[in-house]
Amino acid sequence: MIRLERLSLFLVELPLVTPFATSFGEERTKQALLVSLTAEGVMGWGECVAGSGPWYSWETVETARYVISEHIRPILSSHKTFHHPSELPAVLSPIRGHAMAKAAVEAALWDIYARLQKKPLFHLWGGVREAVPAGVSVGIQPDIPSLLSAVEGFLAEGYLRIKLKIKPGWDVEPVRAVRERFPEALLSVDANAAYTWTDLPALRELDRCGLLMIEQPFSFDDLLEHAQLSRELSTPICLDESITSARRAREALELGACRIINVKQGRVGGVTEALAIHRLALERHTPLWCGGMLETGIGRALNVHLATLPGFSLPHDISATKRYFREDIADPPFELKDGHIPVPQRPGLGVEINWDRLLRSCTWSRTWKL
Ligand code: OSB
Ligand code: MG
Repeated sequence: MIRLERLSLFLVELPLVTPFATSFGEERTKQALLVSLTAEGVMGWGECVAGSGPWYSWETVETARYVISEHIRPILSSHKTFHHPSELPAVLSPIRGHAMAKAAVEAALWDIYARLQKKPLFHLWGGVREAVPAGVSVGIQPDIPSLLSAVEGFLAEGYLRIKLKIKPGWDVEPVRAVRERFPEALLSVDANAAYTWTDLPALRELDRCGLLMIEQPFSFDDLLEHAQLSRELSTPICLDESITSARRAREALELGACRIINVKQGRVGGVTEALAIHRLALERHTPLWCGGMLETGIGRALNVHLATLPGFSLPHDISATKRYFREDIADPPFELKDGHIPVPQRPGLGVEINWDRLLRSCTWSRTWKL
């Protein structure tokens, strides 16, 4: 049994090695809210994947800080004992939404649970891989030569799949240029919800570029129009933003809105919900892969463990630490070996906080006794 004793929040800011531009904006620094829970003499960590502004999702580090401090904390104070982390979603169910805030707390509880069992997380979930295939998500570049040289560099490092961020006006031309220069590369695109039916001609051109998938072309909460678009294109549609729960995943598959699902445990409200999507995907023979949110080593470790499950069959948005940060707040850094990221084998997340760097990059923190 786990009896929770303390909750801490840390807001950190890390410079990105290169600015990351998407259809919804450009980020130069990564702001992350880290959660730690203490129980039975063990500290567990979770990272909230909410961004600094409400662009990918309406959640932000500030909404998550508020919801965890003012709403999740009091619930945990009156419900401090858990036999298993999968009990947490029901305990937090009085809070509607705020998936990313809840997921970060659940992640910390999983880390504690696995550390107490002295097992790496992936052993608890039935993970079957010792290393996970790594893809890389390439932001919108200032021009095509910069894009080609970025892609060339990542292919040379061994990344197994290149995902190009697109938006109207930065799509057919850059994607064709990459396809022509690297005819054999496994390529996909991610629109982050920037397209509508008026862009159908561009989407039809992309359909001829030999892409593995087109990720979230239409609105962030849409299923129906993606189902209609799916019938117009031969390239599989993958949904990211639209899949907010296992229920939504079932609806999407019933409607034919996607043939591939990008799983982000934070977006769906935690690991327990992500595992439910994984079960559904296995039943339906729907390929999964693990998305990323430019996480620090804490969030990335969780993604790596999740990506070891049998239904995760496509390369992930899980790249080496140095693709994101010069110095991370967790050790050891993730490195690429033959296009794969080795899975940490130590108990729990299998990475440790570097307190020096955490405190140096920390802009705010608070601890409560539960
Ligand atoms: O849509 O997958 C996305 C980063 C921030 C927000 C949304 C997305 C992304 C990425 C980066 O594509 C993936 C990574 O962490 O490497
Ligand atoms: Mg995406």
